[in-house]
Amino acid sequence: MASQNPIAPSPAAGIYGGSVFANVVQAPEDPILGVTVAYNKDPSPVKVNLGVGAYRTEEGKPLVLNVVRRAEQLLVNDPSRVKEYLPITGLADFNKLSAKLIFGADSPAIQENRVATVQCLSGTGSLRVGGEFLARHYHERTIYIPQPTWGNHPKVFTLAGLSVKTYRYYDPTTRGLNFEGLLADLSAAPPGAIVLLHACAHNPTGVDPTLDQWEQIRLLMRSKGLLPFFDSAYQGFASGNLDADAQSVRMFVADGGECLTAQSYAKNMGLYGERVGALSIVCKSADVATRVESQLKLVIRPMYSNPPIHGASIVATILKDRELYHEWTIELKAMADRIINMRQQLFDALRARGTPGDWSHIIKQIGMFTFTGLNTEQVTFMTKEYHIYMTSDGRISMAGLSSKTVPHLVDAIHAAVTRMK
Ligand code: PGU
Repeated sequence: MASQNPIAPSPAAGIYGGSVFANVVQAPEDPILGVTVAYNKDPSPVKVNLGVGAYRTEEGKPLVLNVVRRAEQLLVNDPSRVKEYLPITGLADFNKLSAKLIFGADSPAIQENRVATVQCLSGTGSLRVGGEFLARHYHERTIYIPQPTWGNHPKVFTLAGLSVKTYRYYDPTTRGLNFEGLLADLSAAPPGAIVLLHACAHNPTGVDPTLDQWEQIRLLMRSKGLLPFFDSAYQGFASGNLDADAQSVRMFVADGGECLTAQSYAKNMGLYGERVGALSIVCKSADVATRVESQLKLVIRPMYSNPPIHGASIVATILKDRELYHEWTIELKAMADRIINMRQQLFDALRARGTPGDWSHIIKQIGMFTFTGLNTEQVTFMTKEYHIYMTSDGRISMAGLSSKTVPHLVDAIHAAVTRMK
């Protein structure tokens, strides 16, 4: 009877000192999300979190957009709403409206039914589903990602089954785009290779190609048959204008060629924890798009079956109502403007303080982040002595800064650059 005792130790337990998992090693914290873990543990009243790219108000508080609250109220008050499973591809309205948002209402690709859109788990989930689809169905398994890029990109695509290589993107000496290096590396890529492009507000550098440079990138990529995979995590957050921030993507769709786009509503609608995003694959014909969608379902079904309903319903409610949409664009512009204002305040304060260095990149860079040029040693010093939390590559989230915390950050930067070169 003893062998049937359900709580008897497993045969392997003794070997591993009591646990069958005793040989599992402690993993390091995530380079970005781990910054918040460290910040939360710090009891200092002056601590500032400039690590994660998450918008904060002037008071340093997370922001739920008013338009999101209104949409949620409408949803709660609608008794016809149920909690049934969504289809594998997600909420149909949400998918249509998301494609319109990124490609433009008058996009021929949409009108010709050449776009397969599936609701996914925010930007990350959209990238992962797109990566897995490509690994199964596309002939070239190499994806080129910019150097540097968002730290999760190489992990997402490697685990999806793609082979990851980099192309030159950022020039630390000019703190701008290494356009020659970018063109040279994409020219040398094998025909058909996949190329990950940040649609706008490049993370972590804040450096975007000009429209003229985008056009040259497009011509080169199309001439070599390179497949564009856009990561659009910041539409509306860069310039404050949703259409302006989608221009890079729209240039590639306007030429009739194929591409993938991963969209996130984490930043531009402040829906971080709702995990709402979309993957769109623009195809040559409606027939191909239908077959592509059928295969996307086979990727999604064994992964998480179907996506959550709440966040996508909020987005669809806002995008389909003229008045709510308008209110959203105003709130979005206010967030983008506050970030631009913080750039100016930080730049002015460093200049007024006489901090050595040319800090003009702070006002030239675009989007949520400033790539300060501070090195790992200086970052460690600022965290230890000033309780300023940021990623070790010197990236700061401008959205985490406020007029009240600028002087403290300037003290920290000044001390870091004058004491450690
Ligand atoms: N793509 C880029 C370029 C991003 O910066 C982020 C988020 C994502 C995709 C994924 O966003 P979702 O939340 O999945 O929609 N990057 C932020 C947020 C923290 C993180 O690393 O996930 C950042 O601080 O870089």
